[in-house]
Amino acid sequence: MELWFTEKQTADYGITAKITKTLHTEQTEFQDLAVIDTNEWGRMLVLDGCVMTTIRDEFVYHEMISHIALSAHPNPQKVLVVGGGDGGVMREIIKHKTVQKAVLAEIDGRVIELSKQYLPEIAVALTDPRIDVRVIDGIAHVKEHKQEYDVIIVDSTDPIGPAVGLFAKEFYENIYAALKEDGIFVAQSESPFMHGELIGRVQKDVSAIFPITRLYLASIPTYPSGLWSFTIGSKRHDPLQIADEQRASELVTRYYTPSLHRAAFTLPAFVEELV
Ligand code: AG3
Repeated sequence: MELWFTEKQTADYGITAKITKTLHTEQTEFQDLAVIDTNEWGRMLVLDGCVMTTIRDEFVYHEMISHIALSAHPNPQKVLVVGGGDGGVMREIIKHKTVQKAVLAEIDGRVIELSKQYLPEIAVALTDPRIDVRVIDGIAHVKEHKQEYDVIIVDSTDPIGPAVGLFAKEFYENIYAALKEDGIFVAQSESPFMHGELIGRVQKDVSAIFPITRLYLASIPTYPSGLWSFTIGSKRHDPLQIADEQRASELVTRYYTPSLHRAAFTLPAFVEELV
């Protein structure tokens, strides 16, 4: 018998993959979690029915949410990741030699544990001595810290359930305060095809707080519509510019390159209208 997984991306549309093996399902304190194997995309982490990451295309998301902000900053030493319990963003962050300390604020400890167990190629960095893994509420953490981080990366789920507060203006204000005077913040901001209104709202909120706000895109096949956006807010450095070409060009990556860094900010006309 064939078993298939479908993420219902909207009420009327979905993405489907044949399951070759179900490795784990669990209701954690915060969400429904599943780890499944598929032929097309490899192993998948699914939260509340949504594809979080797959072995075959995770590099796009993890490289693009990390290297744009880190390469735009001249000397990122202290970095915070809110969410991101699978560890993929951390794996990319520690490729930057300047980084001395990276704090992971993940609310759901089960995501960390199960990623270490089932997705070791993504969670590989979580044992690195520069990384401080904490099972805490990122919203509270950001509120409690002032002028502390060079870069803050918000690797959230969709704006439903536990992640609603990660798309709120108050959270962006607290992020601004938690950053040093030339800090940069980036958040995944969903698909221009399916969440245009949300992108517009996030751009408006972030630009009311940060002097420089931009949107950039990447192609992530297993996410809704395959076209994904990231919102970046910066206190001083224009994220379009690479601060240290040498450091950026030495990164070992499969999607990000210095020329793609600049190209990612060139938006199709229908996306330009959203910002
Ligand atoms: N963060 C989730 C991106 C949102 C995907 N949405 C969806 N499939 N409906 C990814 C976490 C990876 N570290």
